[in-house]
Amino acid sequence: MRTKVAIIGAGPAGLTLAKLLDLQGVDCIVFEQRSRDYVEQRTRAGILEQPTVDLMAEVGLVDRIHAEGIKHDGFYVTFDEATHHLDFNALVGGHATVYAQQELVKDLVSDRLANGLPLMFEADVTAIENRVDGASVTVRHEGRTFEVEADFVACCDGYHGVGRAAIPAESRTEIEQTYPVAWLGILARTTPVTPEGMYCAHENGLSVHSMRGARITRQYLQVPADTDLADWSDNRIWDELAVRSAGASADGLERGEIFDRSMAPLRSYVNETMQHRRVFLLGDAAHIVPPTGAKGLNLAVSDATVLAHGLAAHFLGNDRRWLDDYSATCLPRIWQAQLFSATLTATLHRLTDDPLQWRLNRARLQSWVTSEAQRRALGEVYLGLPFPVGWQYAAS
Ligand code: RFL
Ligand code: PHB
Repeated sequence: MRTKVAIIGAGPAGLTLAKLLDLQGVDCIVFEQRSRDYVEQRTRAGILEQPTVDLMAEVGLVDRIHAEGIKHDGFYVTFDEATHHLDFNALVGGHATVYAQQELVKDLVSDRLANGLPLMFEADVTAIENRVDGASVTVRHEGRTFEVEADFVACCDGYHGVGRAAIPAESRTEIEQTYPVAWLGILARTTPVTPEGMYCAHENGLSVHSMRGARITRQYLQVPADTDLADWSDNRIWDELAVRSAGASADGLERGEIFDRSMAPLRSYVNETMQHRRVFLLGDAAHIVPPTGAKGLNLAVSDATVLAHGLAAHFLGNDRRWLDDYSATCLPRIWQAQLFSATLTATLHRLTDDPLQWRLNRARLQSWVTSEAQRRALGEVYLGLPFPVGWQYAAS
């Protein structure tokens, strides 16, 4: 088997890249380790930036986002038992759209399969050969192992994937910090406490009150990193969410059936060496942001536009410049998202018992409420900085 671009992983990065290559006539094959059902059910992110929605509109995949997504102007913050709305739309334009990651994945998968394009599920890439003049991947599928030759390999295989190892450790520049806390996340059949998402910076730690629809909420609690989910009964979760969001609703927080629960660690990570020879890293394979601020999925999509443009320039225009500059083109936007996520994480969580830090965090929260300049700066990143380049290659 041979293809121009072997794509490892059918998450937002891999599927978006495949779509953008397909539209430019560059053939690729997507290999996904898990089943279709698994990737279409996996509960993860939920907030799309405006540039992500705009991209989906450009490629003809926005109908369900418009029909089922919920447009938000900004978010609420609660601290010292008072709730404030930060309206970013009024200052910078655009929206944050609530649309579950697995719904975006479903849209991209069904589009690719409907167009008869190659996407193999339960196809595990076990090895990558990264040569100067080409590449190959070894795939295990239904008990068989085979090699696929490719001009390039796009590793969209997440933080735990095999892609990063195809770049020699001695040439990688990696920056990483783990936080002493995790997010305990639930999905519940309740009505959202506020019309848009809310972050509550409480002395017990952060709570996040988001949603997936009029009667489905997605809520998170900051917990110690070594927390055992089994120690958190439904009642304990509801009690703690209620304590942390006190003041946000006169009636208190509605309780209901919890039908999904999970733990997510908090980590800031960037591998600045996003390319080596024929291998490129995209999305979580190259960088992780803590979930505060909801940037991860959007960064994955942004990387895909840069690589799609570079690959199209190479194959259609015989121009290697954009591929050579892939990391350098992606990194400034990645670092802006890292800064934003780290700032929100430090401000909204309780990470230390240091009274100075606590008061500095209150001061920063106050400035978000009182200063239009602060809100504008926050809003520009929350609603989405422009992607570094357009996905379409136009010969100049
Ligand atoms: P993914 O989605 O992890 O997809 C990688 C895919 O690669 C497959 N794979 C392989 N396939 C073949 N062979 C192999 N050897 C393979 N190894 C792995 C995997 O099965 C998988 O299908 O990475 P991608 O595409 O880079 O997308 C990144 C996003 O998933 C991630 O950044 C977000 O979910 C982060 N995130 C959020 N991002 C947002 O933009 N907005 C949010 O609201 C938001 N909330 C969140 C989040 C992540 C969270 N958790 C669970 C960490 C909330 C949480 C709680
Ligand atoms: C979500 O709705 O899943 C969500 C909301 C806000 C975040 C992260 C995730 O900061």
